[in-house]
Amino acid sequence: MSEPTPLLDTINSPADLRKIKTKDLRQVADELRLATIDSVSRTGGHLGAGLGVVELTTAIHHVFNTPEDRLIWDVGHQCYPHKILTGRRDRMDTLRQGGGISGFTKRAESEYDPFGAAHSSTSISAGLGMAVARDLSDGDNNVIAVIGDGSMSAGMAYEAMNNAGSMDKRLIVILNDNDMSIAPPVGAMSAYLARLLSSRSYLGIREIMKQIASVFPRSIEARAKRVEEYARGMATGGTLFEELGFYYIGPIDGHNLDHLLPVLKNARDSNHGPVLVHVVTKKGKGYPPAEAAADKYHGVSKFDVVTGTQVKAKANAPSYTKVFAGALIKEAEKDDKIVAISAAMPSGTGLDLFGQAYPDRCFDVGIAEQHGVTFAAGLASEGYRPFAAIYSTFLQRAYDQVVHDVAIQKLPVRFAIDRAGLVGADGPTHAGSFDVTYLSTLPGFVVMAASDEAELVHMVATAAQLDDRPSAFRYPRGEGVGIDMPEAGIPLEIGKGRVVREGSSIALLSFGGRLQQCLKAADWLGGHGFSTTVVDARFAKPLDHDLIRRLAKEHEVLLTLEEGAIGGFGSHVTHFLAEDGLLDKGLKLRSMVLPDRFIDQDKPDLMYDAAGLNAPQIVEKALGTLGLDQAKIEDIVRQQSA
Ligand SMILES: Cc1ncc(C[n+]2csc(CCOP(=O)(O)OP(=O)(O)O)c2C)c(N)n1
Repeated sequence: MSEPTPLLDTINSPADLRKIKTKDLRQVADELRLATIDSVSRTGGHLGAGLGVVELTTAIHHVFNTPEDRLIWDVGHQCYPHKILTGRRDRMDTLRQGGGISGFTKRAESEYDPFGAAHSSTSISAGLGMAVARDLSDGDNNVIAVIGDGSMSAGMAYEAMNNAGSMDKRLIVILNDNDMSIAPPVGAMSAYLARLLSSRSYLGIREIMKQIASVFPRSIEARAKRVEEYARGMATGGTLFEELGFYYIGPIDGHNLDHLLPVLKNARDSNHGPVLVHVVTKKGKGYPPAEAAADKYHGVSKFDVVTGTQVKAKANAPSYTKVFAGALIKEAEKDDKIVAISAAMPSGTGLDLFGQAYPDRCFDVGIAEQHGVTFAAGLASEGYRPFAAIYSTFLQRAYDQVVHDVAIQKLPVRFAIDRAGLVGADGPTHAGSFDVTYLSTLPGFVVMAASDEAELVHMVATAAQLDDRPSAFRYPRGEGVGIDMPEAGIPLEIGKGRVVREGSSIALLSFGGRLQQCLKAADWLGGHGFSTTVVDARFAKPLDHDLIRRLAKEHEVLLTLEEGAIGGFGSHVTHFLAEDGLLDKGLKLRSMVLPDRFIDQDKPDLMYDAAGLNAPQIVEKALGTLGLDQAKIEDIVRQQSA
C-alpha cells in the first residue's frame, strides 16, 4: 500500500487545517506528533505535555475559529503542537534559543497566542476577562482555556472558577487530565479526579451526545431538555464543577478525535454559561520512551529519536540544586525539627532527595506557592524549622504571604531560592530577577546569596540555626564553580561579608553569583595597573556596614554587582552610603544590576552579556567610573577579550 500524501506540509495556519476533511484529521494528528518529537529532539524543551495534547490541539483549531476565538494554554509548556499548526513550524528549530521563538505562549510572537504564560493556573482568570470584554463589546467569539490537572491545584484556578460560575459567562474550560504534574500530582483535587474517573468509564459517543444535549443551540433546547435531565441524572451525577456553576462534560478520551470533535462543536455552539470539558490524556502519548519515563519527558535535553537517549552535557561541578539538597539532608540528620516544603517541584528543587531521606518531613503542597509559604509559617509557629524551597520566579506569587504571614510575625521560615538570576532557555518568565528587591525591603529578614557551592552549604547551616527571624538564601541555576567542598556547613556571622582579594584603587562588591566574573575582571584590571579589591558581600540584609564603610574610604571607585533588578543589594548599599555621608566625600559609586527590561531566552552567559554583567563590562564600568577615556577603555577590553 502506498504511503498517504503528507497533510501537515499543507497546513500553514489553522485556516488550512479547517479545510481538511474530518476523516483525515487522524493523519494530521499523527504527523503533528512526529513533527513535535522530531523538533524537540533537536532543540530540547518540554515534550511530554505537548505529546499529550496533539489530538486536542488539532481538534480545537479545526472546530474553533482561532485567532478570533481566543485559545489560552495554561502554563504554555504544552503549546509546541499549537505553534506548529499556527505558522511557526519553520521556526521550531529556534525554539528556546537566542533570537528564536519562546518555549511558551507569547503575545508578541503570534496572534494565535492571545495570552502569554509560563507560570501556571492563570488561564481561567484570563479567559473570563476576555469573555467579559467580549460581552461588553457585543462580540460573539469563543474563549477556550486549556488547563492541566496539575495546574488545577493552584488557588487561582478555583478563584477563577468561583467567579466564572457566578458570572455565568460563556467560557469553555478544557481540563486536560493526564494524572501528572511534573511529578505525580498531589492533593485532594487529584484524588477527586481519580475517583471521578474510576466511578465512570469514558463516555461513549451515545453518552456524549446525551450529555451535551442541553448545550445545543436554543432552537432545539426544549427537545433536548428531557434528554439532558436523563443524561445528568443517570449518566453523570453531580460534580464539583457543577457545584461551582459549570456545565460538566466528560470524562472524554482526549486522544479520540471522534469523541473530541462533537463535544467541542457543541460546546462552541452552546448558549450555556461556563462549560467544563473533562478530557483524559496520557502525558508523552505516542512516544514510547516518554510514556515509559517516570517524568514522561516533561522537560528534556536534545535526544536520539530512535533510542530516546538524551544528550547530557558533561558536568564539571555538582549543581547548586544537588548541593542544597545534600546540605539540607546533613542538617536534618542533626536536627529533627527541620522540615522541607516544595510547591510541585520536588526534583527541580532537589527535595526529591530530601524526601527519600526523610519522607515524613518533606511536603509537596502542589502548585500552591502561596499556601506553601503560609503552611511553612504554621510549621515555624509550632517550633519546626521549615525550609521552603521555591524558585525565585515562583515565589513572586506568594509575596503577601511572605510579608504578612512570615515577616510581620518574625517567623523563622527559611527560603531556599533556586534559579536566582537569569536562567537561560526558559527566558524572562522564569528569570529570578526580583527576589533580592522584594525581600531586602522587609524589616527583620536575613537575605543571603551564594557566590559558589561551598558558600551555599554554609548558608544552609546559617539558616538552620537562625531561629528568631525569617531568612532567605538564593543561588543560581546550573552547576557550581567547581570549588572544594567543605565537610559540613559552618554558620556564617550574620551580616558579615568576606574580602576575597585586597587591592587599593577599585573595589568590586559582589552579592551572589557574579563573584567569578569580578575575580576575572580584577585580574584584567590588575594586569593594567589598577589594583582591585574583590568582596563577597554574602548578605544584602543586614548589610556589612563596617566593611562597606572601609571599602568606601579606601578606594576611589566602588562598584556593587548582583544578579537582580534595581532596588536590591546595590540600592541598599547606595542608601547606606548616602545616609552615612560617605557619598559626600568624593567616592565614585556605581551599581551594576539587571537592566530595566526583560531579557529574552539565550544561553545564560550570553544573557549576562546582554545584561552587561560579565567581566568585560565590569572592567569597562570600573575604568569609565575612574574617568579613563573611552578609546583607552575599549583598547584594554579588546586586548583582554582577544
Ligand atoms: C506558579 C508555577 N509554579 C510552578 C510551575 C512549574 N511547572 C511547570 S509545568 C508544571 C506542571 C503542570 O502540570 P499540569 O498542569 O498537569 O500540566 P502537564 O505538564 O501535566 O500537562 C509545573 C509545576 C509553574 N509553571 N508555575
